[in-house]
Amino acid sequence: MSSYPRRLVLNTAAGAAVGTAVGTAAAPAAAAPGSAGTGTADGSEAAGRGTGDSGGGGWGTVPAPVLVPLGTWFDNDAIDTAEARGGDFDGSGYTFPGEELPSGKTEIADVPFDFPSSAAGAKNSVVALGQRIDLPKGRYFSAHFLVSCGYGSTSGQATVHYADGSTSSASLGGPDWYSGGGAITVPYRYKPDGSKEEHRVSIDAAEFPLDPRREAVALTLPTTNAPQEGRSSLHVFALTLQPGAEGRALALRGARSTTSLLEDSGAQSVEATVINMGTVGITAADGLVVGVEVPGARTVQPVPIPRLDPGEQVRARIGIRSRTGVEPGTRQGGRVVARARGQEAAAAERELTLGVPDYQAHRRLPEHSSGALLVPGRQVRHLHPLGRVLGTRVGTGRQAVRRVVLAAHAGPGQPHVHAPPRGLRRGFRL
Ligand SMILES: [Ca+2]
Repeated sequence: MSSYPRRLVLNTAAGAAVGTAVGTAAAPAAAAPGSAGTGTADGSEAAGRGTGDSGGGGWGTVPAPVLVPLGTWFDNDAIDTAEARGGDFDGSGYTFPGEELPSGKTEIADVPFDFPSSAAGAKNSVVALGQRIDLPKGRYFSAHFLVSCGYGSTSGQATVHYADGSTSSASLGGPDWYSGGGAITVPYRYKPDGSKEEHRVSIDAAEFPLDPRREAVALTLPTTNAPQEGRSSLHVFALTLQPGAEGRALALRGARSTTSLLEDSGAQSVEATVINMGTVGITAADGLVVGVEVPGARTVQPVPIPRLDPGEQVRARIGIRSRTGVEPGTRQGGRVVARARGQEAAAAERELTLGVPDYQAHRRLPEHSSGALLVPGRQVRHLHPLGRVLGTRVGTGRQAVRRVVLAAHAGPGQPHVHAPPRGLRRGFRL
């Protein structure tokens, strides 16, 4: 075994000071108050050099993912259809419904996969029992899997084999299919008699890192159990390899608009994961800033990322604010863009939902009316005495301040504190 520098998830970087323009800036990350940065910045002198400096090498492209055929290793029929029965995912005769699943090449969580067949008699999953799977020889950044488990979530160590005889290892696991949580969730499963059981089942995406400095040739799956009642088994449905890139190369994954608001400004949060897939580290001198370009809204809190070493990634929360007249809930095509060294380094095109609905209960609350003052675009949170957020309410009216009715408390005899953000004239206690 050998190790290599790689931290899969660093942290979340939130938007910087309101008003910083995307792309203009130097946004020396060092100076970003409130930014949960990824490391210490390199100082003002270095940061200054970043602005508009397009010399010294541009941004490389990230190679296309490699879809690995698993047909040779499929040893289990996990998927049936109403017409094609006889499968057995979990050892008890239950199966995924092929009618509800993707077919062939499909994109899950921004990664392309070759989804297996549900044709009669087809084997379509590999039960992880320590098989050694040959890989197309290459230098890979990460391995991506579609996985699911029968009779409980399970995981184990997978081993990557390199051409020089060395190895690396990583954990590979998946959720229990019956838990209904995963990147692909379907509304029912087939019983052994071919009838439907109306209960959600799911397949999830999993990922682990490879060492892109070495040529990988194979990987060994964890050893779990053959499908049988009461024993957890890990199934692999698809495998895709992401090759590493040379030089400076960034990728954006998982870009999406959210209905959450950034703490300090109340700006709507758009999230994306920025990944350094290259061989050159990002420093403050590169002036890396992530923002959103979308008609109907403007970026008010771009995210500066002062440091991102090769193999590292960070989840960025960018603050946007809808333009006047844009109704909350408006769907609009846009782009999340990472700029650095005066250039566009990476971009992800997405349909975004602009604005945040007026009220979102994090869970159902008993009604109890109270008065509060809300500022348009500002967020008011209902906090449980222990600090748990029970619900949020956002001012969306036209007036600068208006009176609204808030929902309520956690239950009889369980008062909670109403904690308004800065800018509200007063808070109150229920
Ligand atoms: Ca089948």
